[in-house]
Parts: sequence; C-alpha cells; structure tokens
Amino acid sequence: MKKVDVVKKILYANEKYALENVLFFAEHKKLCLNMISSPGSGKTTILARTISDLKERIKIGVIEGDIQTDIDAERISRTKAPVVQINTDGACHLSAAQVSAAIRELPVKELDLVVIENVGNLVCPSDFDLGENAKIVVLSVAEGDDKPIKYPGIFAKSKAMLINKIDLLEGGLVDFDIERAKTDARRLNKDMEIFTVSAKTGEGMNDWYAWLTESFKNV
Ligand SMILES: Nc1nc2c(ncn2[C@@H]2O[C@H](COP(=O)(O)OP(=O)(O)OP(=O)(O)O)[C@@H](O)[C@H]2O)c(=O)[nH]1
Ligand SMILES: [Mg+2]
Repeated sequence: MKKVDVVKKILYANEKYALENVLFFAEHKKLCLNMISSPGSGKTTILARTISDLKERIKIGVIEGDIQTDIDAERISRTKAPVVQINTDGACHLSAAQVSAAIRELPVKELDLVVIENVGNLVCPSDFDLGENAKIVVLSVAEGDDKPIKYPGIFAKSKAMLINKIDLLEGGLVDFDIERAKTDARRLNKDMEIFTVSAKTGEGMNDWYAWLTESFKNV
C-alpha cells in the first residue's frame, strides 16, 4: 500500500500560494502582516484602534479570517478601512490560497499596508505561511504569562509581540508577570520586538505605531 503524507502535501500546496503572495506584495511594494493569537486576545480591537489613530499616516487594508460570521469585518469597516472577510467554515487557520483570492478584492494600489487577522488560534496558523512579511503575535494578560513556553512555535516565528489588556493588571484583577513573558519570548526569539499595550485605553500604543510606521517605510 502506498502511504501518502497528507500533511506534507497540504503544506506544499500552501507554500506555492504563499510564494505567489510574496511576489504579489513585492511587486506592489506593500507590506503585509499576519496577526495571530488565541481567540479574544484583542486582535480586532488593536487593529481598529491602529487604523483610526494612524489614518493620516498609513492606509491600511484588512483581511479578516474567522471560522464563521463577518462580525470582525463589520467592526473594521466602521473605521472606513477596506476589508475582506474570509470564513474558513471550520478550519483553524487561513490558507495562502484564501489570502491570494482576498488580496484581489482589496484596493491594494491605494494601500500602504495589508494586515491579515488570522483565525483565533495560537497553534495552527503558525504552520501556514500566507506570504506575509512578518507574523505578529498578540498575547493578552488574561491568558497567563506561561503561554510563550507552552506554545513556543508562534512566539519563535513572530517578529513582534503585543502584550495586550494591560489595563486589567491594575487592581490585581489578573496575575501576569510581564517580565517573565518577555524573557521567555526572547529566549525563543532574541530579536523579538515587544510592546505592552491596552487597546482599550490606548496605553503603550504609540510605541507600536512608531515601529509600524518605520517598518512599512523599509519595504
Ligand atoms: N480590558 C480590555 N479589554 C480588551 C482590550 N482589547 C480588547 N478587549 C476586549 O476583549 C474582547 C475580545 O476582543 P477582540 O478584539 O474581539 O479579540 P480578537 O482577538 O479579535 O478575537 P477573535 O477574532 O475572536 O479571535 C472584546 O470584548 C474587547 O473589547 C484591552 O486592551 N483591555
Ligand atoms: Mg477578531
């Protein structure tokens, strides 16, 4: 009996589309970021605030990945940014083929930056390159400071990490040792940029904006 390595085949098929997307973004001279986190850590809230606060400086387009609903695309469209929703219908990550179709629906020429919000999941999306320039991982303080060592894959692969919901630390509502999370993440990835933010209050967001603004200039 012939054994087919299905996982390898799927990853290979994905790589072909990912490469096409890399070439697409390079040809159009656009930066693309792939935002990954557990469900509910604050990806859409961070994005909506970033788009609004930077609207005079960077034109951002968004690809929203969710298993079901267009709730997140609705939230992004309130900022007036162009957005395309992908529903994976059960799959726990976006594929490069889905992103390839979605970028053709965005007015890419008018944009500086395309942000992909991946399906809320800290594991599966890290194995599927989408043709992005960089992965950005979000970890909220409500999830616990042990996540970098428990789910090392995505922390090792991400160029930057946003530690979100730091407003919850006040009053001791949650226990989260920021230094521990930073040290563990940098042990996996020594050059990782780390921002501690609250997308709710805006605290710390300026450092993230400064990095983002510099990054897209260098594409
Ligand atoms: N306190 C506090 N709540 C936040 C912050 N950022 C997001 N939230 C809340 O956290 C919840 C989830 O936020 P979302 O932005 O939907 O999270 P998400 O990562 O996009 O979620 P999925 O797309 O479902 O994976 C919402 O109720 C937000 O209002 C923050 O900085 N502080
Ligand atoms: Mg979301």
